[in-house]
Parts: sequence; C-alpha cells; structure tokens
Amino acid sequence: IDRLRMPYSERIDYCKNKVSAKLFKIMLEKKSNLCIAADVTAVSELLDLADQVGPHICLLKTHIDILEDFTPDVIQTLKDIAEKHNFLLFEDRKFADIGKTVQLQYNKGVYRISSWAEIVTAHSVTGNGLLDAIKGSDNDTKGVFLLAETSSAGSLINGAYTQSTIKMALQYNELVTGIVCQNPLFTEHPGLIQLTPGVQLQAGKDNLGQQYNSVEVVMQEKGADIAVVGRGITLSTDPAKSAENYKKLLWNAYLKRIE
Ligand code: 6AU
Repeated sequence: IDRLRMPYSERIDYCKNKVSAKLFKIMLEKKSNLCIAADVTAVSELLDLADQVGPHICLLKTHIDILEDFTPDVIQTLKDIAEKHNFLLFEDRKFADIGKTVQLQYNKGVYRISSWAEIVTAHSVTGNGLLDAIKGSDNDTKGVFLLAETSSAGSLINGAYTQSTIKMALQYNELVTGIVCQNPLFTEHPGLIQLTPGVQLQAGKDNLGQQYNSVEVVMQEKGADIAVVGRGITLSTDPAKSAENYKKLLWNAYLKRIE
C-alpha cells in the first residue's frame, strides 16, 4: 500500500478516526485539500476571512487565543459560517502538557475548545496521558493532528522523536486524524492524513524561522495530503481569489500524484 498513490476516495475505508473520514468526504465534495491558517487578531477580520475563503477550504485553522476582542458568541458565528460553506473548525492549540492540564485546557477556560473544534493539534512530547485526556472527553466526533516535525528552522525534533510520534498516532488511531509533518513519513497507512504547513507559491522563509515550500513540492515530493496556507492568502489583496488559486493548484498537484 502506498498512501501517496491512493485517491482520497479509497482512503476513507482505512480511516479509524471518524473525523478523518468526514474530512476526506469534504475534500472530495469541494475538490479542496486547502487548510487556511486564519492567523488574524480581530474578530471581524476572522469572520470576514472565513466567509470569503469558505468555499475553497476543507479546514479553517485558528489560533483562537490571538484574537484581541474574543467573546464566546464568536464561536456560534464561526460554526454557522463553517456549516454554510462545509468546512471543519480546527484549533491549532498544540497541547503539550500533562494529561490533567490538557483536559482543563481542552474543556475549560474562556475558549472551551472541545465544544466547537472538531480537530485540534497536539505535541507528542508529554506522552500518552495527553491523548487520553482528549479522548476521555465526551466524544467520538473529535480528531487530533499530532506534530511529528515542524516547518521552522532549527527545530529540536529528531528522527527518533518523529518515529515515536507516528507509533503513538497508530496506537491512538481512533482519535488521531493525522500527522503534522514535512516529509512522507507513513506511506503505508492510508487512513492517516498528512497535514503540511510552510506552503506558499514560491519556496522561501520569513524573518522568524518559518520555511516555505511550493505547492508542487509539498504535494508531490513531501507527501502532503492537506496543505496549510496562512500569510500566502491572508496578506494578499484578494484572499478569496488567492484561496481559490491555491485550491486549484493544490488539487491539480494531488491529481498528478495519483496518476
Ligand atoms: O503560512 P504561514 O506561515 O502564515 O502560517 C503557517 C501556520 C501557522 C503555524 O502555527 C502553523 O501553520 N504551523 C504548524 C501547525 C499547523 O501546527 C506546524 C509547523 O510546523 N509550522 C507551522 O507553520 O498558523
């Protein structure tokens, strides 16, 4: 089995996590493997962006804690926009604490992440307790993307850590939607989804260590199933048009990969 050559439609049968299957279906319906990183700090900007790029994305990735004017009613509006455009809400919380603390961070506080985010990110660094904490909360409608590599320069993650993270993902396959990484690490597991950030039209970097590959490279060489694009879209003059362009480029690169 080679995940990279298999159409998304066939991979649904291998999904152990319900959200993965749901996500593949949305991707196929919308012909989109684009996740927007909606890294804006004003609620109005977030809601406008979500509504504008909504038709072109399968996932809206938030850092909900960067909003300067967050109020709990923002969540219902965001949910309504997600339903209108058929995408999933994905909070990039990168949980990385002991199980008990993660349980509190996931369910409590101002953001009550578990009440709205169908998918969250987590680091594997603290071990199984963290995933047990997320799993233990009321649901089988939730998914986790585990970080096995990062896009940033000088990351301390090494090969052994990355491999152990994949093992953890397979051990928790009912909860884990996929892996955040930069390379095709688990080609023999078509039920897991590879989410790859650090994507722009051209390779490059920012001034704080972020590193970008092009759409073609991430999809065809690096094994991405879903590409995360933030500033490539959010800083463009027309985010809707830009998102549509990324969507088409990413989908064509995927079609070429499975040819
Ligand atoms: O396209 P950008 O650089 O504007 O945004 C990239 C987004 C940011 C990061 O928090 C996130 O992707 N990210 C992640 C994720 C998704 O977990 C991991 C990583 O290794 N690199 C990265 O940039 O919202």
